[in-house]
Amino acid sequence: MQIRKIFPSFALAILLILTACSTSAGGENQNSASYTATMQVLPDPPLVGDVLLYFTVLDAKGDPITGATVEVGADHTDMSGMGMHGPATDQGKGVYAITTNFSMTGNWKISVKVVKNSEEFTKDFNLVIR
Ligand SMILES: [Cu+2]
Repeated sequence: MQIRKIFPSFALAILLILTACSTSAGGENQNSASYTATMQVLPDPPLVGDVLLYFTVLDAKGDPITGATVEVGADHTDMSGMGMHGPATDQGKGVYAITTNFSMTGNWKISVKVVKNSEEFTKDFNLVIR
């Protein structure tokens, strides 16, 4: 399995699956934390079907943010009202992962919300599913 080669910890981690067709949470980005988040996907480029999304969250000094609550939303921006939402699980070293089943090709907006203590950080990513 490609996933195990790249990220052995994922074989042991509990990966929750985004639940389909819930309404997406609205709201603009309100960042009280000076975090950065990057997103990577497996497979890359992402295809219709199961896609592993993983996020690396760092603080302003570049140190990993561990133990945070990370919520992920996925909205099919080509359609109205098609979205998914669920929690990403902590993989350690500032990495949070979730498996998402993309049922349709096109443009998706991935929204990640990181909450730790009283700090909150949100970021959106564009993802094209082929
Ligand atoms: Cu759709």
